[in-house]
Amino acid sequence: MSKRNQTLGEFIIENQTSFKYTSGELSRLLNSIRLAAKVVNHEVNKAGLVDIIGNAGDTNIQGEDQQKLDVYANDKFIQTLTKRNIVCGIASEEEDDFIAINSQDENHQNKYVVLIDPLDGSSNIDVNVSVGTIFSIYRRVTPIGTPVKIEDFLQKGSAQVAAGYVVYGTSTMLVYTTGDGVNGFTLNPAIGSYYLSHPNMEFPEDGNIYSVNEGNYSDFPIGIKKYIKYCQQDEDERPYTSRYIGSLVSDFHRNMIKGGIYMYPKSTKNPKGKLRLLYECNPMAFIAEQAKGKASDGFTRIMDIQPTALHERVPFICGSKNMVEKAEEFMRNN
Ligand code: P6P
Repeated sequence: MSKRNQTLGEFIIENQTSFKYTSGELSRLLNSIRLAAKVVNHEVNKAGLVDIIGNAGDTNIQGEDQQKLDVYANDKFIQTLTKRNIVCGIASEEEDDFIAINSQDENHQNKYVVLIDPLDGSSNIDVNVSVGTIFSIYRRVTPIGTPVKIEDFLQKGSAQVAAGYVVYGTSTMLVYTTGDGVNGFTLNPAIGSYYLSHPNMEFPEDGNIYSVNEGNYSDFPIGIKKYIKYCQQDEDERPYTSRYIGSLVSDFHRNMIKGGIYMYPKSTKNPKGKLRLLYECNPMAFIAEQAKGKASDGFTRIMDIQPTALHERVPFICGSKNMVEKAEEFMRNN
């Protein structure tokens, strides 16, 4: 049973035994993410004060301008995970290919790989709107002690052993699951510790918030268009409220607390959707399902999709179970 105000470190240790792969390695991995998030949080919170916002003058494999904080966050997470010799491989939105972490000692027994979006919603950085980090953790599938291969990263979301996000908002929170529910920890910046502030987080089964970029409406599949019109209809408990921050982590986090649905459908501009399966949709889908919500591409459960490429994109519908199922009904019938 979780105790409010327990620190994240105490919580990880207390729940380590319930984790089926108890080796302490996952705890050390979660602790290293906790540390990196604190360092990134420090920079995010002072972004307006130093010359660290604005473009880093480079673009990532997605063809998106790399904001300096994107690069900083990417470097920090990779550095922390590598230095502590905890994982055998890392994939990042900001890296074209995966990074194989080779052993500092010959019997390199690390068995976890991490996939990460180091700073999601980065276009919001220089307008002072919340951004986030998303991470997904798997056990490798190739033999321990050998260099990781692409198949260690192209696993279905259902094989994740842990997933979480950090939201750098009015307060900084780390929310994660290891398959035994979802718990949220709030950072006390004064002492640099995270405290259990949101034990056993769950999506309300229903909600009245829908999050989608309606600027793309004319481009959406007909089923999505009809669902949006359904949300706007003056009937029953509708019209719903439209809330779209432009930061997946922030919209997801609000919807999980209040009830709601987030959608990033495909469109002519984004024929496969915009969000990346491996380090955005899968971790958020794991958290959503562990919080009694749902996540699909409109037809298929996100965590059942077999990945074929590191940076592949999928349409994404995620949130309160009954809302996602209603949207899927419109997609099925049109
Ligand atoms: P658009 C941020 O780039 C992101 O990946 C998500 O965090 C966010 O929900 C979405 O893209 C915003 O995209 O096209 O609506 O600006």
